[in-house]
Amino acid sequence: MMAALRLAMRGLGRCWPNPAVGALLLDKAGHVVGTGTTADGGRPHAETIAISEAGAAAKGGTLYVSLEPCAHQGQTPPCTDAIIAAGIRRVVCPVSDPDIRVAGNGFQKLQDADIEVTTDILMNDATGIAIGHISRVTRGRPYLQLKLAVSADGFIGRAGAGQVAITGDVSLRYVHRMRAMSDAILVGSGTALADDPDLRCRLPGCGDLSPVRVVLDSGLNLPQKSKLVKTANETPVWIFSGRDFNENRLNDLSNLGVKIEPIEQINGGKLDLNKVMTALGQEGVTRLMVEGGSALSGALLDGEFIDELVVFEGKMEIGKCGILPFKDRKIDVITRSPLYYLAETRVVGGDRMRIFRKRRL
Ligand code: AOF
Ligand code: ZN
Repeated sequence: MMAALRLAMRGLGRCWPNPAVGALLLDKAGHVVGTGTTADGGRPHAETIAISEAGAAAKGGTLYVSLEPCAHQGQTPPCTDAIIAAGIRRVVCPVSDPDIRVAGNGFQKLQDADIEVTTDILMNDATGIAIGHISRVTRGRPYLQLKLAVSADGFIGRAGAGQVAITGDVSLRYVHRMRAMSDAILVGSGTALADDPDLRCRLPGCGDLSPVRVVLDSGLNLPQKSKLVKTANETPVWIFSGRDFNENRLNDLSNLGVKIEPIEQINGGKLDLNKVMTALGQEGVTRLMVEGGSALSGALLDGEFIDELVVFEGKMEIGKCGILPFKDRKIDVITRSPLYYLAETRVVGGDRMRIFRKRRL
């Protein structure tokens, strides 16, 4: 099952709006005869890839799959039909697909065909891999992962100093891997203007795995010369704007390949984050990574949008003029909150990484 989950992980960030699913097929004797990961863009599905690799060897075999096989005629025929037709005897799968067209029907169809279905194995791990899809289907918005780098004294930067290197290059590579596994990445216009970030995945050979880059920019102030706009034709850039802006800016940015979507404003001009999240869900985004800054993180915290915090803790100190992670609040609003639990701790080069997850979606 763990091997099937690993196969699923390969698809994270590449299959949306569909979930990344992994499938491992064993023959009667217990030998691996087929593997599958949902293909880029979401089709074909993982099960059919594994089954066609196995051919006749699938007969009497066992399929380990990370998400309930689909039972519906979508853009591809139902995976349950392929499983039954292949003569597979047993399916092991810990997570039901909340998509209303599937939701238990997949397991039911298999059982009706006398296939043994086992579900109680590695449920937490499998849910974690399907969480973006589960979030989008059940809440209409992506699973939100906030990434922060904090200094030993708890700051994410120094006022007026631009980008400060708080963590080392191993952490940086880890962050780029996180980008590759996300469907979209979000920043506020403050960060976009101050840092001129690129936000693509710059691991060697992995440029194509870059997420869609999303900027919250109510006034449409992102400069035409910014890295984001200049590369919009290679890797998509979406701006969520207000409704009040200079039409020329809209035309200029659209002509350069930027997609602009106006969003309702509340509280004196702030974009309604609820509407932003819903719009992202409608676009098919299942896993959203957020990379700053402090104002956006604070607003996301207030709106209870943060599903997961990934914090890289460096050894350097910022000292005077430090910027706090959540506007005027320290990291402990999450690390000590009863709403979150510490899910993982890891040494990453000279830094420490910790993941805090919300107990409930
Ligand atoms: C599977 N295996 O690998 C994936 C599944 O439009 P379609 O036909 O591609 O169906 C999309 C739905 O199929 C999607 O909403 C989700 O419920 C499921 N995804 N199912 O059996 C897979 N990616
Ligand atoms: Zn399917």
